[in-house]
Formats: sequence, C-alpha cells, structure tokens
Amino acid sequence: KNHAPLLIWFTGLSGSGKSTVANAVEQAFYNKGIHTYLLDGDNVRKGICSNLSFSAEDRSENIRRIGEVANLMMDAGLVVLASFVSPYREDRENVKKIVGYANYIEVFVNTPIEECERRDVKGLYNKARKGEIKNFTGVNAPYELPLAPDVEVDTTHLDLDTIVDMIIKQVIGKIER
Ligand code: GGZ
Repeated sequence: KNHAPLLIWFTGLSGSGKSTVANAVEQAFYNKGIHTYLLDGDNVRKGICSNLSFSAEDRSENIRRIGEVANLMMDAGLVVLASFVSPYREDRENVKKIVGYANYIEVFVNTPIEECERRDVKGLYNKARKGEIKNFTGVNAPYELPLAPDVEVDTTHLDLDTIVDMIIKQVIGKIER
C-alpha cells in the first residue's frame, strides 16, 4: 500500500499506557494493510541502546538514536510507532527535526501520575519512592509536558477502542495518498 512516511511518537510517564495504546494502534494499521514497526523500550533499550542509563544525557542519546532508526525505517516505507517516556521537550523536538516536521505526530499519553503509580505494573514507583531508583521520571526526575501534542489521551477512564479511533482519525489523512 502506498502511503506517506510517518512517525507516531507516544510520550508519557512509565505506566501511563503508552505501549498498550501503541500496540492497539499498530493492530488497527495492520487491519488496514499498512506496514508498521513499533519501537519501544523492549526492543531498543535491550539492543542498540543497551549501553545507556536514565541520566538526562543518556536519555537524550536514547531518543536521538530512536529518531535516526525511525527515519531509516520510514525510508523503507514503514509507518513507525515509537513508545518512550521521552521526558525532555528538546529531545522530542530533535526527533521532529530528524524525521521532518510534516512526518511527525505526537501522542501525549497524559495519564495522571497517581493512576500510573496506583497501577505500578513493574513496582518501579514503589522502588523509586523508597529511593532505590534514582532519576525516576515523575518521582525524582522531570517530565516536561508536551506544549502542542497532536493527540492527548488519558487512559484512566477512556477505553482502548475509543483511544485508538481518536489517534487513527488524526493520522489517516496524513498517510493515505
Ligand atoms: C523512567 C525507567 C527508569 C527511570 C527504568 N525513569 O514502565 P516501563 O519501565 O516499561 O517504562 C519505563 C522505561 C523508560 O525507558 P525509555 O527508554 O522510554 O525512557 S526515556 O525515553 O526517558 O529514555 C520504565 C523503565 O524504562 N525505567 N528506569 N529512571 N523509567
């Protein structure tokens, strides 16, 4: 299927539901016959970014590499989805520059930290509160709010199908040509 290059960037706190939403959006694209690749912590931080920590400098380098990899995948004709905390505005701006402003869509998964912490799927908030993890986003490291996301969702109350529809509506016009 012929379509424009596109990167859909999911940013938000740990436990906000970024990857759940990104996976569901990817499934929706698959159902439309659109080829995708989903970059997330599982396939990036264990591989090309395995030498990076969660310091501000290393997060910037993490996000930069992801932007460059996404750009290559877009050259290959894929719709790329990327799910990373990406807490620094400047790093997200840099990704936009790498892939081209017109090819970037930002989805802010704005689930309140109280809800992320209540879920605490991996027990990381608990550890961070006890001081066992330093530089944990939202606890003892910053999250810089997106100023003009293309889509903003809160996974606390909205159901997944509704969220996916919102995102697909925003992006479909950009890719079908
Ligand atoms: C934030 C951390 C940290 C610290 C480990 N801060 O819920 P998760 O587990 O699966 O998602 C988080 C993931 C964040 O990695 P990213 O590559 O997305 O971060 S960034 O974009 O800022 O480079 C969390 C886990 O790794 N994790 N330590 N200190 N999240």
